[in-house]
Amino acid sequence: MELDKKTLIGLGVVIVLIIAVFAYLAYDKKKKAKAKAEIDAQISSGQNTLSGQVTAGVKPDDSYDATADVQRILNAKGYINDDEEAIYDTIRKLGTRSRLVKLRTEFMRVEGKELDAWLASKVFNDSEMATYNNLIQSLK
Ligand SMILES: [Ca+2]
Repeated sequence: MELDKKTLIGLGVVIVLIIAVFAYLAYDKKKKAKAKAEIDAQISSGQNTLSGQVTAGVKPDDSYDATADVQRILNAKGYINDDEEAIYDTIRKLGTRSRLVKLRTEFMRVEGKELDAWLASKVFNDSEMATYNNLIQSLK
């Protein structure tokens, strides 16, 4: 059985699309790996160059594993409604600025973006961002 021209073109288009998706995923992975390498280099050199309020010069609390909290924050972003309360609660429970540094660092490792910028652009409106900023100000 011979394939007609239309079928061949259709198959060609599908193959090109699949290749494009894989190329994008590879590119995205590489970008995240680069961000991770940069942040690792900053941490190992003892610098804390993450932007964001209240943690300038604060060293990360390495006794705190931020993995679960980073996932909780990422999961709080919904397609229709975000769970802002889950994020406020996560920040409240941190208690200290050195844990916030660790959280921001871990967020950067996982997502390749700074936590505060991600929250401001993806999850929080201005008044929610103000609530977040008040919460981080109150960390010891
Ligand atoms: Ca929101």
